[in-house]
Amino acid sequence: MDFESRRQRILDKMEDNSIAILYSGIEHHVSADEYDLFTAQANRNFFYLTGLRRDNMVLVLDKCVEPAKTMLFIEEADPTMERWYGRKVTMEEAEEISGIDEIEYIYELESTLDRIMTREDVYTAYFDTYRHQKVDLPDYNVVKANEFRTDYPGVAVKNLFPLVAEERMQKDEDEIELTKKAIALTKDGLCNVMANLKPGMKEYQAQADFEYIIRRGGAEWTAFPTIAGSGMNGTMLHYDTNRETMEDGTLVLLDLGARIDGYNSDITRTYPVNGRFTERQKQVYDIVLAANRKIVEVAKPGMTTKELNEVCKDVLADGLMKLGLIKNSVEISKYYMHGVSHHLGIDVHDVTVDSNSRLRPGAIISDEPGLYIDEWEIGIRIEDDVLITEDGAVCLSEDIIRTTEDIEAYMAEHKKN
Ligand SMILES: [Mn+2]
Repeated sequence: MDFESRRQRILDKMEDNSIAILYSGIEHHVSADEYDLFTAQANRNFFYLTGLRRDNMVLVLDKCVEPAKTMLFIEEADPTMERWYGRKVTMEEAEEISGIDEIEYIYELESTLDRIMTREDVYTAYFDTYRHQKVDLPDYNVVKANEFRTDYPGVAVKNLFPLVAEERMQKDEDEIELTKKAIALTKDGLCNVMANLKPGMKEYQAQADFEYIIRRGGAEWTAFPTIAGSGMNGTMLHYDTNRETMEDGTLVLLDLGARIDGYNSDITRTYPVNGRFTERQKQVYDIVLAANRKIVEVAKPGMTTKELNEVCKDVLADGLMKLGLIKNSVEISKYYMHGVSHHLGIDVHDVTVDSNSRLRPGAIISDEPGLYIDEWEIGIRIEDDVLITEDGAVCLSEDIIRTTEDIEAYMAEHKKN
């Protein structure tokens, strides 16, 4: 991966006489001596700019000097700590992965910043000050930004997040390849779910059929908690308790994905638990499928995801009016209440900034129409991952089967028990 070009593009966007200080983060404490797995927690912008996902690392970009300088600070290996907690990244490995040749141990960070702040004309310091919700505990980078603000009240603190997010919204070849790998593993997992699915199984067993295959195939882990919702549970958008029995005659909605080397897939398929769709299920399914196909057909550079959602709503509303479930198109919000697309990358709901809201080639977005009809106990979503190209869009998950005929045929042919 070309991390150096990525860092250069960020340096180009930074104001003159500015520095950027980006922390990989620290492990999140859970309870007693338990900490969350760090690879999933590392600051994703730090990962995007360095390829590293270890705690206690800091990237410093210094645009106060000519030419601009890039420095990386890492933890020094301590044999006793390594005995308990595993190996740290060495300077050589960090250089090899990130392409940064100026690497110091983290205890040098303070004196290096002291020197920069004393000797150079620093007007602006960039930190990743993204906050998802005010109620959340502050991110480590936000804590550090506040410390800096107190230490240097005369220096403007600005947000690095939008500068990086704007770049992350277009994927390069390496990123597209990793996403395809994650999708291929997801396909294998879904095939295993279909082969084993039968009435009376628990939702978590379908989940296990998926997760075993992707992990066996080399996935780092799931992209997000697997959703396996049967019957009414399929109508709950973020249902992930997965503990109910899957009854004969119902559908199971599986929203899931594999993560590999930090890159995610995000796929949804809805299968009949007993291998056959009922006529009514098929009618609703085909409306969702038509919307799914329409999105990949019309998506192209220059459009916004909001515009795509309008296209989606039109198709879904047309279908439900034909079924007599609604009388006019505005009523569609009763049965479809989310958006059809989000960006996908090293975050499953990948970062977006308003300045880049029109799709550009290289964007990977989801295509996920759904219908949630409580009165019929039908929840159906069909989600694919779509790459925006120069003149349109390509469905990266095209060969994960999705028609009712193909699903029924696959389940009949591969049934394991
Ligand atoms: Mn999605």
